[in-house]
Amino acid sequence: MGKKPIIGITTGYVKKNDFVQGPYVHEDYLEAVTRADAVPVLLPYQAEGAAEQLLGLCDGLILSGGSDVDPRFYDEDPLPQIDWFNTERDQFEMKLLRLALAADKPILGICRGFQLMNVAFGGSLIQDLQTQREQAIQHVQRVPRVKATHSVRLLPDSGLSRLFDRRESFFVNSLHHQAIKTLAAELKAVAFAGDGVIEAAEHRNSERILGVQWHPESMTAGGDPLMLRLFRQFVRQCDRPVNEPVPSGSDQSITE
Ligand SMILES: [Mn+2]
Repeated sequence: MGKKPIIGITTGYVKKNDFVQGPYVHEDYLEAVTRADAVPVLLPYQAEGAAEQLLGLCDGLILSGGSDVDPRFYDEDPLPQIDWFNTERDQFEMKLLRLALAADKPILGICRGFQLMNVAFGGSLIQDLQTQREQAIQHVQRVPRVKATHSVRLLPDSGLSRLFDRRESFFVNSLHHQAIKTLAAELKAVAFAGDGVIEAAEHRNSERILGVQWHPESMTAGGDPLMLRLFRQFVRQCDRPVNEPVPSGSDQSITE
């Protein structure tokens, strides 16, 4: 019996008042990782100088949701509709991503984390869906985050399709006002919303690198068995014996 895998989860920043301010992640991430039989560890960008040592503690990396990605990282100026962004957080997470790739640790990008991953690999983002994309459906749902509101179509030739018993579509929650514009060449889109928005992508060379635009952690916390399966698979991928060789043939590179 080995120890449970340790999953590093990136954090944002919340200020409630002068007494309550600091690293933040929605508790559903902790709930989902725990339900998938792993141990969650938070990775605050305030500890940027210790990124390598922090990631060394982890068997896998979750890039969590949160604020927008600084558009300078995909060579755009901010449009009026962009929300708060946090350059330090972006830089820290891109560093963690590089370290995780180099160490061949599984990576799950969720919402902003998926977008950050796409930008780190050289892709770009739609800064605001409602104003930049005609006929977008509602991607910022007003109902509670545990509830699924829009459908996604799943490509049959994908790891996600195999994981989900080759179903062609399913429903997801949606809490994003941005989306993938240009998908990085190393990623392959595998799930789409009805308006064409990319809702999930896998790395072309590794099924252990996945990004999803919805919030599976909240669906899992709400009892969704399919999304729990997603976390269980991720944790299994993280649970590789120490002496197992790193698979060859992976050719991963990301831009600075
Ligand atoms: Mn959506």
